[in-house]
Amino acid sequence: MTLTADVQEVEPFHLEFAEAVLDGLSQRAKHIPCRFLYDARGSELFEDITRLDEYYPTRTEIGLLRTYGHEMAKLAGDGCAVVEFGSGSSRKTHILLEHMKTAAAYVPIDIDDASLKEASVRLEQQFPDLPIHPVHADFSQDIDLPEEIGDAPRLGFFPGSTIGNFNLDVAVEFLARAGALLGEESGLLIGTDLQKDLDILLPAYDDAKGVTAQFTLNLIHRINRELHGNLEVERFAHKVIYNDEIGRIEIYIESLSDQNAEILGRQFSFSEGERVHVESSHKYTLPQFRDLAAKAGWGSGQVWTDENDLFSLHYLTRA
Ligand code: AVJ
Repeated sequence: MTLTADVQEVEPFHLEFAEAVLDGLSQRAKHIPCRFLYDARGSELFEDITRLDEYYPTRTEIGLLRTYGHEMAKLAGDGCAVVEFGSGSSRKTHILLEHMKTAAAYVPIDIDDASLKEASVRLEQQFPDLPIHPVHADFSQDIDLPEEIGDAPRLGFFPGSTIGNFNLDVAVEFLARAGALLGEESGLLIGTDLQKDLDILLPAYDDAKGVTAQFTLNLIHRINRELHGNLEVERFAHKVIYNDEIGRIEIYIESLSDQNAEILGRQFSFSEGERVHVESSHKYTLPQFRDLAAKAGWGSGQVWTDENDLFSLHYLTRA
């Protein structure tokens, strides 16, 4: 959309957010892209989520990396360059690297320069002999790998079920792009959340302490702070549903009454019960994810799951 005079008072740093919010709240089905949930406060709240009893993905995936990391390392082979997509704080990387004694290099890719630097320093201390080449970039765009890694075989690493955020077409597009970047002879180790009973699934996104609700509603505070909004946070609620047809969790901000609000000088109205979509989290069965990967030119090497079938780590190869 084009920005009109009222947006000019926004700091340049907030422009992309401004455009997304004004555009997304003008649609019939209101929505705001999920990446805007992860500002500094949002990322902090997400860290808190990963430590909740109800939120099984993080600890389950860490368990899989600890238990089967040696098998993953063996499949990847000696002398690999490990390329991590959206490395963030790289909190899981060291578990994998501990099993990959012969890794040739580590290449974290992230859009946030601060966490990239911090993680690089920490891993340099932990693995003094491992060359680290951070890439400051948005991995959903075209990027180049650092020349220093030469023609070492590549192991892509994309943990955390972050791919679950993407709609199917975007997920295929991401996987195809990753394949082109990593090249022939490469592998990709990717975490995906599994379909399961709603008694386990729903509380993971709607915890008793209300941390996930705070995470969702932080978006309202962000709109008020960065976009001169006057939304009353008490008049909105965190709402989670499982979309059975698509097989995904959907997270919304729900309006608790008919109300109007102003954002950047524009009026928006919300009716009682109206929802703003803010995040999706796709859950895949093993065959569903293999099919998705195949569409992007990846063959399925091996998969590891925990004993309760909560979470999966797939090792894919260029087919
Ligand atoms: C960061 C996308 C993996 O889908 O489980 C968790 C996001 N949002 N609780 C997920 C999330 C609210 C999370 N991912």
